Amino acid sequence: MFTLPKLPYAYDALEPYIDQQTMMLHHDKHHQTYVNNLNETLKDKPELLAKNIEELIKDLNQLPEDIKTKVRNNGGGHLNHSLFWEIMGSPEENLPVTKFSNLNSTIISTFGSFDKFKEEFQKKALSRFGSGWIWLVVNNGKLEIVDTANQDNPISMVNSLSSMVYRPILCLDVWEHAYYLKYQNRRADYAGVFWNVVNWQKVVELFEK
Ligand code: MN3
Repeated sequence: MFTLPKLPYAYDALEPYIDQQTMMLHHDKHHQTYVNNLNETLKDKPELLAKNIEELIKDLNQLPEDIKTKVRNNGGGHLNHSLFWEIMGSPEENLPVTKFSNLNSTIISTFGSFDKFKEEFQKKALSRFGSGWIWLVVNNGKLEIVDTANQDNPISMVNSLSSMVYRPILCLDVWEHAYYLKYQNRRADYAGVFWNVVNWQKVVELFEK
């Protein structure tokens, strides 16, 4: 059975950028629902319940047709939110990316500067139509910004013609439930303050894996 991971900080830890009520609903209700629906979908498939969530989502195309969409949406929801909680942290405790020279210099050499990286990420957040996610991924040692619809995760985006393998190290949920209580329709404001709550220490751990 899949289980809801505990939030690695208090519900109000991301204030004032992401409010306590949003975090409670987002983690305890939305994420829990993805977990419940995933377990329900796989209840007669112990061999799939025994997999870890990355394996399950990576091998989405090998799943039986009758459960594929449900696993894609709910398993994706579980995997995406599990990473999202991890890569955020209290703004008072987060260290700036410049403390991590390896990732910092890779961001600068890839995007030109940290500001240009944020600009490109922000642009993706605003151009994503409807619900979805924005990601910083490692692809064969290189950094890329990609976006996905709904609860799709970049690890499922494997191109059989290339050796492309996307490994997400940072993500932003741009579903309205992630920001509507505090920011209403102002997705740009939410995407702009996101940088205050990024736990670069965690992002670096994933980058260097
Ligand atoms: Mn969400």
